[in-house]
Amino acid sequence: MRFFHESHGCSLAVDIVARELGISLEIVWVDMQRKLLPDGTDLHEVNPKGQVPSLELPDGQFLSEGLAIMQYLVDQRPGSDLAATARGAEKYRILEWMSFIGSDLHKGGFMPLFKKTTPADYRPVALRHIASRLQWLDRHLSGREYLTGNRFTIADAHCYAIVIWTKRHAIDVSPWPALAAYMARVAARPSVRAAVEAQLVQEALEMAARAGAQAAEESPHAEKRVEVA
Ligand SMILES: N[C@@H](CCC(=O)N[C@@H](CS)C(=O)NCC(=O)O)C(=O)O
Repeated sequence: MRFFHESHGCSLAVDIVARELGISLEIVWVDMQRKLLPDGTDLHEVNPKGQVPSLELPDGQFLSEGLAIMQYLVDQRPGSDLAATARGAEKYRILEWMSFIGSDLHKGGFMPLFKKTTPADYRPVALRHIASRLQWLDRHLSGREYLTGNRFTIADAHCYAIVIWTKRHAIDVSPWPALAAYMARVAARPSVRAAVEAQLVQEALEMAARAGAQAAEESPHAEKRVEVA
């Protein structure tokens, strides 16, 4: 199955879950600045929202939304304990976390920090919002290994993929020791190490390609581009 991924996107959670389950996905790295696939196809063709993650299902349909994709992957492995399959409190706790992480932490918290259009005076507001959520996570994680207890679930993959952005925005997590320990615990999982490594390799390739393109542009021998009105 083709999986549409970004070098530092929330789609990391899907890659972690696939690796946890031993499901091999064909990763297609998306150029998110231009919203293009490597073959030039518009991202909107595989996700009308123009976002990652997206997964091409065996019948040719495309499934978007991290939560839905992660649950789909778990359902391909009956008996897996990455998500609660039976009715019961844990299932709803996992959903409760996934909703909080996707809305409060991702969209309400980190997203404004990524947008070039966010006014400078909104950054401290977003940082305060993130800090209050991280503080809350820290309190919850105190005395727990994972979000819903002592078992790693799709909620932890999701949480890790978003909280890791603290590094990108130089947010120090040391004031929240239970959260810092949790992030280290999750980072040590082989699935997470492999998924993060794949992202770092891709990010390095993209940086090298951008540097190459810029050098070619600045070269005195570069052809002068004709401005088209
Ligand atoms: N609700 C979606 C959000 C996906 C999302 O926002 N993905 C980001 C990358 S982390 C994206 O594609 N952003 C580009 C955009 O929204 O234009 C989910 O949870 O999967």
